[in-house]
Order: sequence, then structure tokens, then C-alpha cells
Amino acid sequence: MVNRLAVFAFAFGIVASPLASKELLVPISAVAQGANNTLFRTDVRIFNPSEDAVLIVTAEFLAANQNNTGGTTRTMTIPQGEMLVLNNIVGEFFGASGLGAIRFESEGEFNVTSRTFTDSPNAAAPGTFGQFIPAIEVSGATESGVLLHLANDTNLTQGFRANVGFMNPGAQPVSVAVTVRSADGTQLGTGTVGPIPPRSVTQVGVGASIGNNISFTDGYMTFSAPTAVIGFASVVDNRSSDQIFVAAQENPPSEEAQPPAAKEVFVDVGPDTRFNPRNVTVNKGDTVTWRFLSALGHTSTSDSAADPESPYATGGEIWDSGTKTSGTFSHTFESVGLQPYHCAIHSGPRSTLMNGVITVTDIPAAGRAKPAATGKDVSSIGPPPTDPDRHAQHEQGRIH
Ligand SMILES: [Cu+2]
Repeated sequence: MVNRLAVFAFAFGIVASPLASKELLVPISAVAQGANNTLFRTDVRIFNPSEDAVLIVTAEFLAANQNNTGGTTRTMTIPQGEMLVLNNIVGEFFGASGLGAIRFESEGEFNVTSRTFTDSPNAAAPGTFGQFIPAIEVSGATESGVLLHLANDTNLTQGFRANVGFMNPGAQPVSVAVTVRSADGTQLGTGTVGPIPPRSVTQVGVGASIGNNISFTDGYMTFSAPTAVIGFASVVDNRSSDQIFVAAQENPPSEEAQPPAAKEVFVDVGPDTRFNPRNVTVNKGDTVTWRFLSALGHTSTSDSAADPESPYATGGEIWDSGTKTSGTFSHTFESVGLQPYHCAIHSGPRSTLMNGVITVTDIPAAGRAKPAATGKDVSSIGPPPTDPDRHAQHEQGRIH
């Protein structure tokens, strides 16, 4: 239905630009000799989901490890609602051999799947075994990612082995930096796969990718490249030759960790006999500024100031604004922990009459800039508790 509407819109000029073409890449396919006289080959299915339009698809075999710029394409026509069966597509449809990617393109909507497999090397257990390999849209290529589920046992009578590959859909060669780690994050090695020629694919053993054919039971690979690639792995049971396809998952490089900028948080004192908000959480290095709003006169006095041995203050900072009816008082917190405080006129340490708590968390302050003296771009502070008394009891319970 969508397709029909799109065609309708296009035919009547409602859509000004031509419909975008769809491009799918099967990252690896083969006609290749395997061990024990087995022959790996790839079967492909292409589906035309349209109800009323034939589908014209161009396809191209992009041989591994060579520049496929300007390669020849083959065109096929698929009637509406039909699935085209192309067995041994590399050998029989393209007349090629070896490993390579396959690129499909059409102006219409279409779907592609593939299976790369071989005959069983075990005469007592005939049949085939292989793996499903998805067709991936070009937009699925990424500049970095992770391949999970890897293993590498160099003793081929046990465990698993893995091949990793990268398909380069771009017009320039690309080298992929890889790092292999064991499941617990221990680095096993780093290396470079490529340069991979334009519009090509390279596949290597995971050990070869890091120049060290080291055995490991459970590991993963992270990779990064200057232009987007399609990463994948094939993990093979050394004993049965059962195999799975692992598609790369995107893993954006972490931005250089920027400690949060120091901030200033405001607490209103008054206009009645309350600190508002009563509870404030700040990061180490942040500044709390109390704004005095009551002619009654209040103070902001740390419990530690009145009671240096206070068991309720775990941060141990000492401050005292003195009595103020207007203006502000600021204190910058450098000690992680609970910093209970009170108004020395209307309350005292460990009370709830006019008390508050600053909780200081341990975010590294290195490199953080202090806010400008006039800076008002402070993180907003929440509304007052809807039930101050209950809030106070909760707080009292917490610090006891
Ligand atoms: Cu007071």
C-alpha cells in the first residue's frame, strides 16, 4: 500500500524528487574450497513485496581484497509477490569464485537474505551446515563498533575459532583498528585489518587480526575506522564446524570524559522559618548560596560548627553565615558526605525546627571551572517539599 501510494504520488508530480534507491550489502559470500574437500557456497533469496509492480534489481559481486570500483553489474527482474531463488549465486549467477560481498540496488522496496554453507565433512552425518548472513543497508555501516561472542582455540580439536571481517562500502581504502579483549576486559592484543580496498571486504582469523594467535574462551573485539564499515564475525565450533554469524553492534567512541562544570545552587532562607529546598545534593566543588529573605533574621550554620563531634555530619565542613536579614552567603563544598546545618536563632544541631542538609557527592572536580561571580546559569532547584514536616521526618530518619 505504501509502495502504491508512493508510485501514485510520484506519477502525479506530488513528489518532486525521484524515489531514493535502496542499497543492500551481503557482507560476505563465497565459492571457496574448505577443509576435507568441502565447498563453501552462498544461496540468496530476493523478495519483491510489491502487489502490482515488477522489481528491477541490480547486483554486483565485490571480490575480497581488491578494488571493485567500476565493476560490472547484473540486472534481474522479479515479478510482484515473488521470491527469486539464486543458489550458489557467486559461482552460478556471477560466474566468480572466492570470497566477496554482494551489493544489491533497486528503485523499489525489496528484501534479501543469504546463507553461506558447506557439505558436512563427516560422511556418517551427511547434509549441510552453514550460517544465515543478513543483507545490511549501507546506513548500517559504522565507524566504530563491537563484535561479541568471539572465541579462539588454537587446538582445532576443541573449543571455537572465529574469523572477523570488514566490508568497506566506501570509495576510498580504509584501515580498521581493532582491539581484542577477554570477557573480563583484559586486553589480548591490538592490530589493524586492511587497508581494505574500495568497495571490498577483508576477512581474517581473529588471532591474525592482532598478530597473535592466542587462545581465549570468551572475548570480544572493538573496532574503529575513519569511514564507516560493516563489521562481522563467523564463530565456528572446532569439533562440529557448526557456525554462527555475528553482526557488529554500534559502539560510539566515548567522548573525552568531561567532568561536569562546577555549579552554584541556591537555597532560600525564609521568608518564614524554613530552608527552601531543605535537602540539596551537589557535587564536590559546587557552591551553595543561601539567599536571606526574612526580616526575622536567620543564619546558615553547619552542625559541625556547633558540634564538631556531630555523628550526623559525615562531611565535616564548617561554615557560619552569621545573622542575616537580606543578601546572600555562599560556601563551596569540598568534602564528600552529609553536611547537616541549622539556623542558630530558630533551631540547633540535630533538630528539625529550622534545619537543612547538603549532600556532597564524589564527582572528580579536576578541570572544573568555577562559575563566574555573576553566573546565574545555575541548575534549577526543585520546588519546596509538598509536606515539609513529613520530609523533615524522613530526613531526620536518614541522618540518624
Ligand atoms: Cu532562623
